[in-house]
Amino acid sequence: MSSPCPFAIDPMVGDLNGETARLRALGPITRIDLLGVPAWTVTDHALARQLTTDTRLVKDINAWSLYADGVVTTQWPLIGMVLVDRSMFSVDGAEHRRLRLKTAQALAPRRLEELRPVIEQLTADLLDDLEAAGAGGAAVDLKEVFAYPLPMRVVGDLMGVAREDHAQLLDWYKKFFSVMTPQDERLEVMSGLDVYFTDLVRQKIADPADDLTSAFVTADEGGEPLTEEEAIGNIKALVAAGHETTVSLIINTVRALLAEPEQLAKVLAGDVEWKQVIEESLRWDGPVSHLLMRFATEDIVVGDTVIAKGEGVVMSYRAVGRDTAVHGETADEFDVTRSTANRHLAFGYGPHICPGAALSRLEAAIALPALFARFPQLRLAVPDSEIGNLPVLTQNDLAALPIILN
Ligand code: STR
Repeated sequence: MSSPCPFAIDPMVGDLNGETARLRALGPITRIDLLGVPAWTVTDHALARQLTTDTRLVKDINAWSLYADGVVTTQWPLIGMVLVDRSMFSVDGAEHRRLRLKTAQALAPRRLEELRPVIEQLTADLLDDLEAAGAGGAAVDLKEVFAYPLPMRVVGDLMGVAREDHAQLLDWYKKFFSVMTPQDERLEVMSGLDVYFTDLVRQKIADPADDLTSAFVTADEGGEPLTEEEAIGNIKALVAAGHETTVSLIINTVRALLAEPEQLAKVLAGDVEWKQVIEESLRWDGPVSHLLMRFATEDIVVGDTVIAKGEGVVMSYRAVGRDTAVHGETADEFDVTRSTANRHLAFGYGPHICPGAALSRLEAAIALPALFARFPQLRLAVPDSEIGNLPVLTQNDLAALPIILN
């Protein structure tokens, strides 16, 4: 591989803003080290759009030389982010469109309106739990009590995952994403998830219900049934993506607003729409720091850089959101009045753009105003500088958000 000393991403996520700035300073595309494995990463908005629509880059891990040559094995801590079942996450072209169609239909904005009352009720229930946990002015973790259970319940209902299994799934995903999890334990978690979702698919084949898992395995307006492996792969992708990221969207937005009382005041006064706040939060402090990975099927020339055939390319969407060419010199600041806020790529771009984008926006647009309406005195229980990230390399995952309700 080309240039030496790739920029090492800090797995402990000690200084996310500093890291993003240093990465951006290295140029539009730069070499990074992902826990001992080299790749390219893209930090520039225009280049991210170009490369996420370049058909010479594919998601199939078999196109990765380091994997094909046995250098990257299941001992690599990030293997679970790239070695996935055949699904809409790992396939390109016409097959990708087929694998994505039923999901795109189920998550279309019109269909999502049916979910609105359900999400409102789940939110109200969780606000009751929050009130109980924070009674008498006690500090309470907004992540654990409120933000964390909500998206899992939403995606769980959508996929037909029983409520009593959510705690187990959340526990598995926590271990899956943390770089601190010993690798043998991570591999056990991955096989636990595989057994769980294989059972779920078989159960829905035998006894279909009104959920997306059943839609995957039956013929409908979205086409023929998917194979068992494809259905399992899609479900794994949707449950992982559907809960992990939306938790961060909700708490990162609350954190940003509580740190900037003047901006919060504008929002609560109705001078700035929640929709706009959510877009600025996605741009400035989005749930995904680094999206792994695409692989070059031939040499790709980008300016004076050559992505060689077989090399891996990461999209550093956090850095992309701070692109000064798009968002101006103040790109590093959170500003709910920013006119370019919705030009972020926090959901990706091109054929693989997040199919759940509208659902996550809906969840945030329900949860955030409901939270502030119920607790207008909401404030941080610790200085903002004490809020830290979990040791998760790819995701922007706060460890906790301690707050006081009133
Ligand atoms: C987790 C493990 C798995 O079984 C399947 C997938 C595929 C979809 C991935 C998911 C992964 C990890 C989190 C991702 C998600 C798609 C969107 C989400 C990368 C690898 C983001 O964080 C953007």
